Amino acid sequence: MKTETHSSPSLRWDIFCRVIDNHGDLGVCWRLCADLAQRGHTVRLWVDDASALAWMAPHGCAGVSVHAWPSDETLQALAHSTVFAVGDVVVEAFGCELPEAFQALMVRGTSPVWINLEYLSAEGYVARSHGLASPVMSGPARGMTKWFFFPGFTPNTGGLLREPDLAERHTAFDRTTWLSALPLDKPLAANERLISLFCYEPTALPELLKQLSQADEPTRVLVAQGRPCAAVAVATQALHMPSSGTGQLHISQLPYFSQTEFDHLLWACDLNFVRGEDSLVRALWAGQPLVWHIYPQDDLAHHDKLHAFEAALDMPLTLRRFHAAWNGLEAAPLPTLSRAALESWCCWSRQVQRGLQDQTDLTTQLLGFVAQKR
Ligand code: TRH
Repeated sequence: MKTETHSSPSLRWDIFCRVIDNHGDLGVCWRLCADLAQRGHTVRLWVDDASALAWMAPHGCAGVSVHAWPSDETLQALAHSTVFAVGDVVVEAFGCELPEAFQALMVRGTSPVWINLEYLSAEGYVARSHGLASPVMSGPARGMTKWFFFPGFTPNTGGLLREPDLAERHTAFDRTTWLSALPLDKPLAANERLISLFCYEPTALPELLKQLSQADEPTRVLVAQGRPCAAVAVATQALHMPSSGTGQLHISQLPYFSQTEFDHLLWACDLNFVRGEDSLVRALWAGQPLVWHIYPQDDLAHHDKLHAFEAALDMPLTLRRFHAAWNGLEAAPLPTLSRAALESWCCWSRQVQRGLQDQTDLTTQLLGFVAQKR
């Protein structure tokens, strides 16, 4: 398993993030900041809405300082400061566009390496575009170069975020103890199948809940805070089902977890429904069966993105069918979550986990890339 840390010197990083919606932009940026800090780097995270960090990272992280997106006044003050220096590396996450006055500061000092960190996809353009230069043609940073850095699932991309100690922590994880400390409305029974639910508003959600309530074995659905809880409330109402479930199904709401505890949830469950970007990656590292609710786009570009992911990781047909129904790509009924299906999905996820662990993680690759460009 490749878990090497890059033996690069300690660098100073400025990472910029704008929260568009949901939690993925900040979630990915925070994981990157914490991973860099854990490897000895110093990070300033500039973010326009840091509120979710209160639950995502309640204890912060040594080596990472969080700053409001710089206003014009702040930038003016920085320009006149005798102590402020732009970092060795500036990361513009997800095309968030650096303020022009900050670009001017970048030109003034020893030019930093400027990285444009992109969204994760398994589509072909990722390997083609990863590492390409984007010359800056206008504005105060005219003449500088931005570098495209694309996360991905294959060795010819920027890889996936994976902290050097992740596998070790996972191995040491005590599932029984962790589950017994969960603040649930009803204690878990030993024979309950555990499903975590982190999604948007899938049209197949009522079908899933109905199916689970009529299944042969008891299931506990652990519902993540926010949109998933709201979606489950709407679905149970539509089904005239009590909000805590019925029959073989019991529904429990979860509190907002820190990212570390969210990982534990994924390690503890028999099946994880995840969404967006960061939770998908964390579910892959969990090595448990997963179902991905992909971030829906108006132009339906997410259909190709989902199919590329399925193909890149050679997803079994039964799981592809489930994804098609869960993501509303097909009107077909939601396939049954049988024991046999879950077992075969489990074999697949373990295999995928091992294969991805053999690739170099994103932060190690980014450090290597930055070392080449400095
Ligand atoms: O919140 P998301 O749907 O984010 C999405 C995607 O990133 C999408 O690509 C992007 O375009 C859109 O945002 C703007 O799903 P994601 O990416 O899984 O991010 C959720 C984050 O929240 C992840 O870092 C895990 C974290 N989390 C916790 O830390 N604790 C929790 O209790 C929960 C539910 C989530």
